[in-house]
Amino acid sequence: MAEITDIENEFIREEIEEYLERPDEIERTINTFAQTSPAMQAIAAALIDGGHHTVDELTKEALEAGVEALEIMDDGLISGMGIVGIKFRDNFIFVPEVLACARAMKAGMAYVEPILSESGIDPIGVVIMGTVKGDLHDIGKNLCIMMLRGSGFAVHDLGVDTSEDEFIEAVEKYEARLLGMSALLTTTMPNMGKTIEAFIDEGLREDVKIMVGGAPVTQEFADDMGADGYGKDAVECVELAKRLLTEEDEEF
Ligand code: B12
Repeated sequence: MAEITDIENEFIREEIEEYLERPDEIERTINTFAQTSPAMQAIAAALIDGGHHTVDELTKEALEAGVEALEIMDDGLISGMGIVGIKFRDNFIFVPEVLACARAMKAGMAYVEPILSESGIDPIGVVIMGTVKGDLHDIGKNLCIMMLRGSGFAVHDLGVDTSEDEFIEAVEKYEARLLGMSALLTTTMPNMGKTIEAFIDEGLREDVKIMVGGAPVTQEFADDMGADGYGKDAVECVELAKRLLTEEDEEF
């Protein structure tokens, strides 16, 4: 097992010491960063700090120096976002800070994404994401999308106020095996259940795994409406998407 002193970047070391509380997460994060180069640690640190100009510059420099796009995405951007996700979940940072980090991630992904799609690295799965009908909240959904994309999923974003028909059309059009719905209002939460019923009516329910989330949604609510999974944050959304995809593979 790696030690925290194996991480060269002082900012990252301080972040781990100050904000990470769960032993398993501390161990995992130290192991991750101990294996990354100082240049990747600097990108992660800039991202955690919400510095989109710095991430932009450092990503460009790293690519020019010959670092692989995949290494930048995994070791720089995603590993940084991992710490952001934990800090957000544990209420050390809030929406404005997360949006700044999201902007910084986007600045790096702007260089990395085209290279990765060019090099033909296949996405690990296709996900349709949208906020349900009547609901205009999209900050949480967008964070989930960013984390999903950062983890190798191809995501089609249907935006907000998405009708049952729009979800169905998109799943068919993109042959997606995963659908994610977001709702932030107690009045729009039932539209998740209605969408699931619409998939049943169309005879398409078996073709797609459905995950749900959003502040008022609970595991119990997800079970009641017949969803395949519930995730409470963007980190769980990615874990859930990976798990559902594995379950799908096993069913086939
Ligand atoms: C920002 C905000 C707005 C913004 C939305 C801007 C935008 N572009 O999204 C604006 C100002 C537009 C807005 C409008 C309204 N809002 Co508002 N809004 C909020 C607020 C303050 C924050 C929501 C947010 O972004 N949270 C941060 C994100 C990161 O968290 P999140 O969305 O929960 O997402 C995380 C998880 O839930 C999960 N997740 C989310 N989606 C998914 C999907 C999947 C598949 C998975 C696995 C996980 C997952 O991962 C995310 C990342 O960690 C909340 C208060 C709150 N505490 O939630 C009220 C709140 C949701 N709003 C509320 C209300 C009442 C309204 C309005 C009706 C107000 C009005 N009278 O007009 C309107 C409704 C508009 C509409 N039709 O949708 C109420 C809802 C009450 C209720 N019980 O239903 C809340 C709770 C405020 C309150 N306490 O009264 N709102």
